[in-house]
This record gives sequence, structure tokens and C-alpha cells, in this order.
Amino acid sequence: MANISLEQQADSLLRTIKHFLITRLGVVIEKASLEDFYYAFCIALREEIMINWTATQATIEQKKARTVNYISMEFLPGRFLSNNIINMGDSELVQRVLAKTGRTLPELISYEPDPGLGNGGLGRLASCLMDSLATLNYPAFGYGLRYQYGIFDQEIWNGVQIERPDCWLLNENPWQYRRDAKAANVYFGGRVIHATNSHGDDITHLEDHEIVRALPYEVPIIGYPSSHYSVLTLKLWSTKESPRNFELQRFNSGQLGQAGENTSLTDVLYPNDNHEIGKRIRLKQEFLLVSASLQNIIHRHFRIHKDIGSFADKVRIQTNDTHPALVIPELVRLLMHDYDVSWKDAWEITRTVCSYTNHTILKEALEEWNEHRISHLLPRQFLIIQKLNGEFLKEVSNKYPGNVEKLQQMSIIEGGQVRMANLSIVGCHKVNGVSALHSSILKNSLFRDFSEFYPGKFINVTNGVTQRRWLLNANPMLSEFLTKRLGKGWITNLTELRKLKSYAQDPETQKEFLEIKRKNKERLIDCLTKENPIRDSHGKIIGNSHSLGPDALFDVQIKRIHEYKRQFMNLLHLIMVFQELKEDQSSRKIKRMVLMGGKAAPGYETAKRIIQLASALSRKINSDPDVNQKLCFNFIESYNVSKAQIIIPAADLSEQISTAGMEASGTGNMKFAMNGALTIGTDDGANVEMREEVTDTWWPFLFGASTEELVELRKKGSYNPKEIYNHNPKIRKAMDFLKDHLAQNENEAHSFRSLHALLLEGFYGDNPDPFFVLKDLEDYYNTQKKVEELYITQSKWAEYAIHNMAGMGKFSTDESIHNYAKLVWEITPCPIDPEIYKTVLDEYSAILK
Ligand code: 26Q
Repeated sequence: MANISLEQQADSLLRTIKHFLITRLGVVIEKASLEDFYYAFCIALREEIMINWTATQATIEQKKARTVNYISMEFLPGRFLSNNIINMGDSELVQRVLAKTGRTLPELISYEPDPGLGNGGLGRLASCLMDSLATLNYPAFGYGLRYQYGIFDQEIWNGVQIERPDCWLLNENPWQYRRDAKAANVYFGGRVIHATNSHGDDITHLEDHEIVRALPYEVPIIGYPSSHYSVLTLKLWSTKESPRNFELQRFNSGQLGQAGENTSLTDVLYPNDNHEIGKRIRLKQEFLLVSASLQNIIHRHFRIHKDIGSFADKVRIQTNDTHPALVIPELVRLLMHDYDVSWKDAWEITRTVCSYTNHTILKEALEEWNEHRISHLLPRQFLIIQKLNGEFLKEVSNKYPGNVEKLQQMSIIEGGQVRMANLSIVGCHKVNGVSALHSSILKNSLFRDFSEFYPGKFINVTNGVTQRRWLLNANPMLSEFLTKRLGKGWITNLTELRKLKSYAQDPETQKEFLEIKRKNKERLIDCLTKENPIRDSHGKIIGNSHSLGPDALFDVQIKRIHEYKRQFMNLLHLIMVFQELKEDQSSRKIKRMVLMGGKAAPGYETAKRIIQLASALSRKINSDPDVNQKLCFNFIESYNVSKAQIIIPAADLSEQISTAGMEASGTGNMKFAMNGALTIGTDDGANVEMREEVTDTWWPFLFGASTEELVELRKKGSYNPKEIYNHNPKIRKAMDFLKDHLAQNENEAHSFRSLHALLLEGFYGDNPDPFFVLKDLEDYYNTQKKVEELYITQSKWAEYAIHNMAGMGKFSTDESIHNYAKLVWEITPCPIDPEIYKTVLDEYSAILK
């Protein structure tokens, strides 16, 4: 719509809004509530989006492009409205329209619920990747589940985490389109009837099975503007709205719960992060996603290509961790059963098409399913897994005759369990880790046998984040600052940030940087004062985040609560600082505002105790006049993407303190650094590459044992945390305080004694301090002192921060996507064809004439 003036466009958009207010909601603009206005405003914007969406999809079809299908049990897109406006290039237009209506953009933006369809890093990565796929015009589709309830809302009551349902679908959502015509049937259970196909290979039919109907909702994913912005499709399956999923016969026989099992399959996201749970409904969810998505992919293929012969050439499927690993047996089955492909070819096609990203090396997070569970629920897929495994093990024993141990280690099915990682490795042509360190651990340690068996299969694709959401959208002032110096290129080419280096010593630049940081801190303080006051155990407000003001060092750790992420170490350090200030208020030269946020999996006891500890400490610190002039500590409730967008731009210090070797990559680390925070961190995950990019000179707060050191220490079994307790008086004092002086009730006393014992005694015969908290605490403490030293000289701090920003060029998902495109998918961009765009636009405009 380039030829008409902005003013005319604004009038036109306002007319559309008024039109929808009347035709959809039955109100005139003066009478419209915020809710009405938000909805009409979004569906008015959708008109333009639909043109690009139609043109993008028509182009992909016409060019017969190879497409990639990103299948993930989780997506954490964050709020859509503000991002869509930016990516559509409509910021100015929207400002004009709103000025005419007396509404503000912030009120509209904050009205929108934040879709929490994921747990943390893995889900957020999926959304950053979709943003980059759209911006770079790659032909791609996302597939996920439309959970009625996303990750729970977290409330802290008397220090304890309470989970509340996340009702993000209370009001009609303008960013999703229900597509009844594209629903798919998914089969569970039943008895297998054997048959053969034309190649003489076994195929299977089912009897007495149940059918679940999956209905897709499509969400447009908008790329940042080039000449015409691409719009990709994220398809989210739901079983909720299909009345046929309700089993009346079960209801009539009094089995109420079972009658509704399938209508409620997609009701809830399992709130476990980096932890496996093995529940039957989770398996049903995973297969629902896999089967419905594959049907959709195959259906789309046939609309364009007419035969299955080109499938291996035209389709790529990326599985986000092993959660969708059942694509492997299900694709083999569909090819053989529905398209009469031979076993050998079906297997070959599957392996060519599929690839797998691993996100964790934690044993407890590696997915396994009991073989009976799978064979009951998915009898045909289980037969295929067994057959695959048989053939695979034959190959292994050919290569390593008589090596039983190898066979056991590599087998897909072992000890009655189906190991989904092994299935994924065997069934995919590429397996990638998400940082250089993580990928090398996969290759040389966790999956060593496999990497020897399949040379070239294991690769690295380092994670990134989209700078469109995490700078342009979350930090408008810093974006301005960058654009002023570098031009707009960084928005689609983050390596441009490198040029910032030459400004690092410039006093003007430093001053401006510090002013922006200060304003972002003020914005955060305002938010926290309103939404997250500090309370005592009776819920009474006892403190506020504005008490220290924006001069304080903002020291932030926000991520899921997990032992390996070591929030516990951060809290022990906090106790140490508290105790020093208690003795001598001048022992610390700077003010420190410590913020922590994150959800604990509801069944993860230790994580919940860590939250209890955080709350108790916040109470203690903030109510103590000897301390609260220098130190403030606030636990941020219900941390999510929207909150991250406000917290991250305000941070000075980013806590990335996981036990070395355990954080696959981390992506918060990147968001903080590109927003001008310095990292205090171990050499873990992507921290390593960030340090290399920034160079050691400008990466001053590295601490802790290395991955190799810890491997050695575990091997020798010589780690004894009690020694540290005995020899370091500060640490001993902090541990004693934890056990004896903090609790305010019996429940807390029990929790804190448990945490104490976890580090010094070990639980249930396990080793004490399995994540080496005490081992690294002393170094952490000393490094935190260095932080304070540097912070005193603000201009120096700014110089470091600017060097850190300058080093973040590599950590855009744009770069990750280019790597996937080149190393894994071998796909090329497919921007909207201008001819097609014109045809769509003409056809659309003709109606309006
Ligand atoms: C598995 C089985 C059953 C139920 C739940 C799960 C499950 C769910 C989520 C297992 C793991 C997850 C999430 C893992 C995750 O978020 N990993 C993080 O991925 C990020 C993106 O690659 C990395 O940056 C983080 O380092 C990694 O922890």
C-alpha cells in the first residue's frame, strides 16, 4: 500500500476498525470497551496480513519449493500485537490511528494475554526460529499443540509456589484461525490385523481402535519487512472443539473421566522442564501432534506434487528434541500403508527427511517410554520400532561382532523401555546440539557410540535469539542508540553490531548507554512496584523495588528453577552479603538490587524449596534496616516472555551460573548481553562462545570449575563438600544461617534443613552437592567482588557492556537458521513473488471497489 499517504492509510485503517466494531461486535467506536477495541483493531490489521499470507503460501506452492516443517511440543511466542506491528513496518501508522481514537498502544498491548505454550528455553527457541524463518523468507511451517491451559500462572503464598491455571483463551483470540476443513483423524489403541503391500512387505490395519479428531488453528508468523514481508503458518492442533471426541458410551456407563479423555487431550501443557515424567496422556499428546502434522504435510505435498516419489526431495522435518520422535515410525507406516511404498524405501525416505535437535544431556530429561505403554497405545508404530531396532542391531553387531555391551548401549529398546533419543538418532540423517560445547559432549561422550557408528551425523548449530523481539521490540531506546550509530542493518544482520567496538571508549556513547540503562531500570522499578511488591509471610507489603533506585547494580537471574542452574548458589551468596552488611554496613561500596524469577515444576520438591528459600531471604533482607539501604532482593512472580521483555533491558549483571557441562546452550545469556548486561558465568553452553566472541579481555566475570575438571572429579569420586564447609568460615556461616536462623515456621525449617543436607549429606544415598554448588561458591563470591569493583567506575562498566553488545552478532536465530538451512535442510529462500502479490492484492481490492 505504498502509493497512498500515511494519513490516508490511517483513515483507511480507522474505517476498517469501525467497520469491524459494528459488524463483529455490534458497537460504535465511542461505546467500545478496551476488549472490543483490541479485537477490532487486531482483525483490522489482519486484513493486510492476510494478503501477504495468501501471497506467501501461493508462492511456496507455485515454486514447488522444498519446505521445512518444524515440529515442537512447545512454542512460546510472547504477545503478538506489538511484534506484528513492528514486523509489518506499521509502527508509525498505528501511532496515527491511535492518536485519532484516544487510545494508547501500551494499553492495547498489555491487554493481550501472553500465550504460555511452552516451559522455557526450548519453546522460546522454537518461536525465535519461526521469526527468523519468516524474516529470511524460508518456506517453512511450524506444528505444535494448542493447549487450552499453557504453563501455569505462579503465585507465591507465604513463600510457597502455588500453581494457577493459565486461562489465555478466555476471550476470542484474533491471532488464530480455526480450520475445520483441515482436521485430521488420529488412531489410538486397537488390535492389529496383518496384511502385505504390493512389495510383499508387512503392513497393518487396526480394529477396535479409537479415533481422535485433531483440529488445527493457524497462527500467522510475520517476517520483518523486506519488499513484501513473508507470513508463515504455525499450526496448533486441538482436540477440544470436536464434539465427536466425546465418548458418550463411556459417559453412559458412568466412566465420566474417560468419556472426556480425548476432548481434553490438548487441555494442559505438562509443566516439566528438563525432566521426564512418562505419563500416558503426554504420550497421547505427542502422537497426536506427530500423526496430525504428518497427515497435513503429506496432504500438502500431494496438492503440489501429485506423487510420493518426490517426497524425500521436497520435504524436511525437524523434531524439536525427542518429543515428536514418533514421526519416525509413523512416517514409515504412512508411506507403506497409504502409498504402497516398500519397507526399504519408506525407511530411506524417512531418514532423508527427518532430523533431530537435542537440547539436554541431563539423564532425567532423556525421554523413555515403557514398551507396554507404547505397544498398547500405538501397536502398529511399536511393531515398526521393533523391526527398525532389529535391523539396526544387526548392523551394529556386523560392525562390532560379539560386543554385547555395545548392543545394549545402542539399542532403541532396552530393559523394557523405548529410548526416544536412540530412536531419533537412528531415524534421522542429522543430529545437532545447540552450542559448540554441548554438541561436542553429545559427540564425544553421551552419544559417542552413535557418532562412531554414523560419521558425519552429529553436528552443531548454536542457538540464537531474534533481535527483532529482544532488542527492537523490548528495548526501543537501545535500538535507537544502535541505529543512530550503525544504521538499520543490524535488524536483519546482527553481525553489524561488531562496528560498535569503535564506540566503546567514546564518552558520549558511554553516557548515552548509561542513560538508557537507567531509564529501563526506572521502567522496571515502576512495574515491580505496581505488580510485584515485597511481602512478609502474612502478605503485608514490607518493601519496594524502588528503595535503592536506579543507581543500584541490577543483578538478575531469570530462568526455570533447576538444581543445575544453581539459583541455590546465588542465594547462598546473597546470605553471605547479607551477613557482611549486618556486621558492617560499609563493607559493600555499591548498592545491589537482586532479582530472581522462574517457575518450579510442580512435582520438583527441591526446586520448590529453593523458591521458599528465596522468599524467606527477600523477607529477611528487605525488612532489615541494617541491610536494606544497600541490598534489596525481590523474587519476581510468574516470570514469562512479557516480563522478560521488561526485565532484560534493565539488567546490569546477567547470572549464567550453571554447573559446567549441564546447560545445553542457554538463550537468556544472549538476550542479556545484547541488551548491555555483563555476564557473571561459568564456561558452559553458549557462554563459552559468547566469551570467545567478546574476547577474554571484555569478559571479566568468568568463574567456576570447567566441564573437564568436573568430569575428572566425578570419576575420582573425591569431591567432599564438607571440607569446603569446614575450611571456609564465610561459607560455613552462610550454611549455618540457612539451617538454623532463617525459617519462620516448621515447614520452612524442614525445607531449609533439607537444602542444607542436600549439599552436605546427600539424599537417599546420593552424593552430596551433586551440582557442585559449594565447590564453585568461593570463586563465585570473589568474582562478585570484582563485579562491584568494576561497577563503581560507571564509564568503565559502560565500555565493557558496549564490547559485550558488539560481540553478540553471531547469536541471532537468523544465523542459526542459515546454519540449519545449509547443514541440515538444504533449502533456499522463497520470497513472495511480486506477480503473485499483485494478483492477490488486485483480487482483494476489487471487492472494496
Ligand atoms: C520430556 C518428557 C516428558 C515431559 C516433558 C519433557 C520435557 C519438556 C521440556 C523435557 C525437556 C524440556 C525442555 C528442555 C529445555 O528447555 N531445554 C533448554 O533448551 C534451550 C534451547 O535449546 C537451551 O538453551 C537450554 O540450555 C536447555 O536447557
